[in-house]
Amino acid sequence: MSKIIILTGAGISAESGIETFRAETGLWAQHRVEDVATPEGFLRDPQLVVDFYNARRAQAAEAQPNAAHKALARLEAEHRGDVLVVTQNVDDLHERGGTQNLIHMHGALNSALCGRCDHRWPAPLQMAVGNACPACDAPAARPDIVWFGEMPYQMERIFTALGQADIFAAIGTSGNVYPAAGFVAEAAGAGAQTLEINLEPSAVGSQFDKALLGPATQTVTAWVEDILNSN
Ligand code: BV8
Repeated sequence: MSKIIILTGAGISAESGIETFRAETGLWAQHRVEDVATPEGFLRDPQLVVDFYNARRAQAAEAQPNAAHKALARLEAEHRGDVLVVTQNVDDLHERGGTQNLIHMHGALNSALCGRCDHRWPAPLQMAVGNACPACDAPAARPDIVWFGEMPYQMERIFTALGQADIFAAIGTSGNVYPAAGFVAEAAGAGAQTLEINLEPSAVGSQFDKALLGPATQTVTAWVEDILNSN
């Protein structure tokens, strides 16, 4: 029974109305990465960063999982082998679409983190600078997001899974950010078949065995159908 590892990026949530990072009108067109997605940016102007993630949390709360999220949940429920989704996304559309075996390697909008004691708790829809930590009471709450220069979450578990994967699929990610962009090389090195599902080849597209090009709601649904029919 094949073990399937799936890496997702902003492209899988695009058809739910959540903007991606690197599209012309994307998040990085509106904000400088250094200002809103680095620890230095948070130190320099915590209000700007808290406002940035409050806006994205509100947008994600309004969005609905799309057919691609639901297809991955169906794959997890019906595939006879293991299925693990590793997402770079911080929205909760995979959960709301039914995926359970899920790692948020870059954190989650719905989680808050204490900058002092590392306690985590469910984030309010709107966080404020200096919110107190419910565990240590320090006014050190921050979005539970992995910023540039910070270590992504659960890397041990991810690399173990990549070493055992029979199939590795990357969906809706531009392959610009590491270590996620290096996962295809890791999986291929361990003998997995690799597939990229995207609108266009990513920055690491040439490292994949196969590509499925087109909107995720169509391509992911078709791919899951194929996998389940060959079970
Ligand atoms: C770390 C926060 C080390 C959450 C994000 C060289 C080698 C290795 C590392 C580095 C290096 N140079 C610099 C680094 C470090 C850096 C990095 O990779 N920089 C890049 C810019 C070069 N990496 C880091 O800092 C990482 N940490 O390396 O730690 C370390 C070691 C020891 C101790 C401490 C630390 C941390 C990276 C995480 C940064 N956080 N975001 C948030 O705000 O959301 S990154 C951000 O961009 C997202 O989280 C996401 O992960 C990432 C990539 O975005 P994508 O998801 O790919 O989205 P994008 O818009 O780019 O692309 C969308 C794709 O979808 C496109 O391909 C498009 O075609 C497609 N698409 C669109 N619509 C559809 C579609 N596909 C299908 N259907 C559609 N409808």
